[in-house]
Amino acid sequence: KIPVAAHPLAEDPTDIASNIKYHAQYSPHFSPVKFEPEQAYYAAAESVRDRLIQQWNETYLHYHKVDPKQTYYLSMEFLQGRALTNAIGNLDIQDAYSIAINKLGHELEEITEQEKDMALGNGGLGRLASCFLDSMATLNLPAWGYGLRYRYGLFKQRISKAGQEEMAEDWLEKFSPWEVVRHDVVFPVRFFGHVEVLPTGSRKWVGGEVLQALAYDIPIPGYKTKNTNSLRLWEAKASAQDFNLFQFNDGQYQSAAELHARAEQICAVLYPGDATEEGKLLRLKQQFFLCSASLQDIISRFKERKDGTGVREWSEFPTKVAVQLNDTHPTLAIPELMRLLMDEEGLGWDEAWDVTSKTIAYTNHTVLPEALEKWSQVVMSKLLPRHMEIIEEIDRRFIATIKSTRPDLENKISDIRILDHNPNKPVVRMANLCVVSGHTVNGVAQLHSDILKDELFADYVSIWPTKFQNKTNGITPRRWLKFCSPELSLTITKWLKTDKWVTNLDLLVGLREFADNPELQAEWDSAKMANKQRLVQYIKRVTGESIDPNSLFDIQVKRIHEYKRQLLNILGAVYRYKKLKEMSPEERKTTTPRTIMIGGKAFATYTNAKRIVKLVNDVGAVVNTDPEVNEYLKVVFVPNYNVSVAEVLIPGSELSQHISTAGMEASGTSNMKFALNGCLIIGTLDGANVEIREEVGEDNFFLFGATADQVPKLRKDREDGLFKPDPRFEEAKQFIRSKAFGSYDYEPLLDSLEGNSGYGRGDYFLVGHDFPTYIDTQAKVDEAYKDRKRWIKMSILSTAGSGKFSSDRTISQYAKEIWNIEECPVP
Ligand code: 26R
Repeated sequence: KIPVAAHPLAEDPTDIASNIKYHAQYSPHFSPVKFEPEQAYYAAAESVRDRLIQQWNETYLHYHKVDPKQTYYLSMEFLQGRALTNAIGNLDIQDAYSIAINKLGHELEEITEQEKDMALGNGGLGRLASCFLDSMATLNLPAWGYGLRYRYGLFKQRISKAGQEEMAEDWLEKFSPWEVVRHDVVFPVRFFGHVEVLPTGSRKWVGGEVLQALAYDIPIPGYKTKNTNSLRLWEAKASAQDFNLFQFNDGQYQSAAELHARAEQICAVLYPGDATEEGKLLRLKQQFFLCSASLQDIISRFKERKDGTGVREWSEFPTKVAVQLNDTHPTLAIPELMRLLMDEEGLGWDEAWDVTSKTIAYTNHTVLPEALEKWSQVVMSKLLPRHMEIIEEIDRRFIATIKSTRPDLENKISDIRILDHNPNKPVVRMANLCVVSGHTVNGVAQLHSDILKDELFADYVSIWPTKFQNKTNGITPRRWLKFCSPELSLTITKWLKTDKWVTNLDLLVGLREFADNPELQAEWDSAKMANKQRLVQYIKRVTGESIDPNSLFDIQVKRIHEYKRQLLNILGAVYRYKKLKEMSPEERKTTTPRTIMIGGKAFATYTNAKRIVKLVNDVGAVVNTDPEVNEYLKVVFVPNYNVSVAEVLIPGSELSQHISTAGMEASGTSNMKFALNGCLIIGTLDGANVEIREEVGEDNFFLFGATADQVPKLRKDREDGLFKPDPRFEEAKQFIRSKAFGSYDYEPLLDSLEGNSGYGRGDYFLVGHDFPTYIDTQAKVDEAYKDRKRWIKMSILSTAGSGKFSSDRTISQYAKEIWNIEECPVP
């Protein structure tokens, strides 16, 4: 007899347990004999999904009826992490679920650990997109994400004797309970082919190969609201008619399914290596696939939501649709929207251009020249012939306008135009296309936006002075405080006498008046200690290393990149180790014990980044087994840093390092997560550090290093041979050269810090220049930590000053100042 499941919206733990049990038995993913944590996870996730689907459908119907202006966030990356804790927390059913799971013989915390991270992103940009989705739903904004459903997300990092090894991360190995395939949402996407001129004179893209984009939807719940938005991810398919049954029956299996194989490649991996021409082409295909499928979907929704009264005016489109480009990766949305409007819908150029430029806005996330996308015109003409024509026409018209209206810019045209006709390699400059075509361009922290206006896009500012904005990044306080640090959250709620800070993070300033209160300090201390203990257990489990919970927990976690200067951190650690070795045992006892944790992934082909990973591991291997210094210093490389690892590391941190060469980190977002969790920052005046320091107060921020405006001169001085290295810097490098940390060849790494100029030489990132002030500032950290009361006060003030960095604030600003959308709460 089939048991009747309790209603999915049950509030009572007994009913919830029965609903979970129902899924364990009737969702046929596992044989029914076992109910171990893994099965319990899937069953619990499915029961939570039932609830989400109810509100999700209501949300969709509500938006459909009200027909508000809606935002579409186009991004090649979404770093969602785990969904279960977040969904239960946002639905505010934590207690009932915890009891229900206990009734079934499990612990909620244990079963949530079973979930694999959804890691469809590289780092900051992808995680930002996911924080934004959380805030959009929480603020009841009609706003969806569009992305790609990669089969393998960001690689899994293993550390071996050789250093970093990469392995495919199979997040879909056992299916994801959070995605719903929409078999009725399918759009054709063409590649290659040619442009045909019709008798009417209009142009049409035909031929080539056509793949199908199939929609998978992921529900995005808001915090304590019914609104549940969508993240729509596209998967590439070939259709049955492209399967050559004749060839297959003839034994030609490969060629029979050729298009199927090519379809599978498109969504196979996040960020396919682009060292080869093949790799570049695949990446461009991915980008176009996202843009084309998303825009066809957006247009069909625009047409559907027409109040049942007939055809809409196309001029209405920008009043119903806002498209945000997450960096230049989805730039092809611009020519694709133009093409769809002109070639499919019959609009003229001017009309289509008006609609397109009023719809699209662009966010820049980096000023690093090597990360500014440029696509070969040759490749583009082959893969997307009609789009290349459209881009040429946008370029031609832009130049014509400049020539007629701004003769003073005549000599700048080759810099600011879209096409770069470099005879060796003619390219399309995607950022230029975005700036020329979009109605708004924004940077992601004040300093970064200033650099965009003053340097990268300075010439455009004189053409369109109001096009450029700043939107300082933010993070969701739900995942990054309430859910990952429950003890600290309870303390905050108790002292603020409200939990409204979860959706109004500015209320945290209310903690300032209690920063000296010994009772709050004691509670703060014990909440932080609980988080440190959890971190101790985690480190033990993944590295085998025992770390002392009473030592200062000093963390740097982010992608490994020379500009982020993990090398500065590790050289500092090497210097600290050397000094400890030189001390007497008595003297050592007066030092502040530290555990330095470093984590992050190096791009698979980025050799110097991989050498840095190796060096950190080698230094750890020596330091951590040296009985003389062991009590005072440990250096731990945390493997496979990702969102769920961050949720353990950040709450347990006391000091975190954000030490990029000034002017190079657009914003940073982990700096915000650390500060919010009462972790003090040692950092340069770069990215959002500048604003964090303003908010938490300069006494609560360990500042060092050159400023962005000094950097060019310092590099020049160096080239002129004017740089005099500090002896301590020389000492640290020499210690590594002495083979104190093994015989691996670190010469290329150390070499990059030396000489005056040259490729990979000349210390482009100014590690040597900033080293002495870095060491001095670390000494101040050691002193501050010795004064427990002072440190805790600083920690409280850090949290108290973090209100600005809620992604709710960021998204409200995008909604008002860029998208012009309003909330649309589901009744
Ligand atoms: C095209 C390719 C070379 C490529 C370049 C750069 C692919 C991906 C990236 C990622 C970049 C754009 C990125 O993640 N930038 C980060 O964005 C964060 C969110 O705005 C910032 O906080 C962070 O400073 C910035 O590095």
